[in-house]
Amino acid sequence: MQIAIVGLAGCGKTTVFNTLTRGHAETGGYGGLQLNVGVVKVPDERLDRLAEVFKPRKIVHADVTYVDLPAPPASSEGRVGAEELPAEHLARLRDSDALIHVLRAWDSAAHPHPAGSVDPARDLENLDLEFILADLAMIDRRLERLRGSGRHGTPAEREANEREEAILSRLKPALEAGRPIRDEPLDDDEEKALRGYRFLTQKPVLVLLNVGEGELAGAPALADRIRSGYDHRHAMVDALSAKIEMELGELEPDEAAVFMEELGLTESALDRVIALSYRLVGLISFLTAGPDEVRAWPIPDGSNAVDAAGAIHSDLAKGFIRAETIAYEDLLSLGSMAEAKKHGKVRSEGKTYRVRDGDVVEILFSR
Ligand SMILES: Nc1nc2c(ncn2[C@@H]2O[C@H](COP(=O)(O)OP(=O)(O)O)[C@@H](O)[C@H]2O)c(=O)[nH]1
Ligand SMILES: [Mg+2]
Repeated sequence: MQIAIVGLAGCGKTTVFNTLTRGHAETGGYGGLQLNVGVVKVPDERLDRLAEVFKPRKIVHADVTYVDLPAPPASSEGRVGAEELPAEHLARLRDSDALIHVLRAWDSAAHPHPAGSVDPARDLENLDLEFILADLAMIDRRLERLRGSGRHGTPAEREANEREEAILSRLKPALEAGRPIRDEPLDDDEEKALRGYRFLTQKPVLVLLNVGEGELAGAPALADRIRSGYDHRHAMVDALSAKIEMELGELEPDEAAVFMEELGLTESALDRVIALSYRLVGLISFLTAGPDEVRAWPIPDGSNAVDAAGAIHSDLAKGFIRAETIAYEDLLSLGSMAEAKKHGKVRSEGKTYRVRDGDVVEILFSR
């Protein structure tokens, strides 16, 4: 899973990236075109508890790749143009499963906001508009082609083209009215027909307010205000101080604990944001546990037992017999797989079983 960090120049994207990845990418490079990529383990306390029971040789977390995309250069009309990103950056953006949209909510006389004032709601609208325009440009180009050469081909090809034209023609006015594609209800066929476009406004988004280090107390109220004006599907709003989180990440754990107490922070925003981004793309984790490894496997929510088997290895899906399954809490409270079996807590599930977050699963299969 890959998540792109986007936002206007100087809003704190690279600071957020460093926070999430505990990285040391250079910040403050206004207009710099450096692309940063980092892989992060999704924190999951269940793995640590299971490891105490199974004493495995290794623990494997689910991971998320974060890409820190520099803001596109301002175009001639003074706009930032998503279309004007270097090709490699645009491809990274389109390939991402979700976006973290960083908004500048911190003020500083030393670093004035390029637009003259700090106004996260305005910046949110501006970048959203940029992404809407990028999707519209893509739809216009495709519609033009479909209405030309799309009229040719076999009857089946023509029919597919007509269907595609119908969906795109429906999305176009929605975008023109300022609505992102993620707000449009799509059935499975429509979803499939659109997948290849990788539309920017179709991606789930986490709007992340970057508040000043002195403004943390007001962060929840600010997040509420932005959230109430941002009523979209597949969108979440959260707030943090990226600068403080980055500094926390550089401290030893006991020093960090003291610093957090001084600031009145009860949890690390880092873990919260990583967990949120995992949920944002609709993933759940099923778990496997044994003497070799204790591991979290990401699968889309709604996956069945065969999908889960296939996530481990295609052979397991092909030769699937059944899934021995137990909820993580049950396994932990009974202390071992043998004990759980004795109490009848291990269920035998078939192909169509809908796997739940935290299921500990063993796949039985034939070769
Ligand atoms: N005072 C203050 N400065 C910040 C904060 N967040 C980021 N900055 C500074 O703003 C500048 C731009 O940050 P950076 O993460 O490079 O922004 P990017 O262009 O979006 O990647 C850097 O000098 C950061 O140290 C903040 O919360 N408070
Ligand atoms: Mg940057």
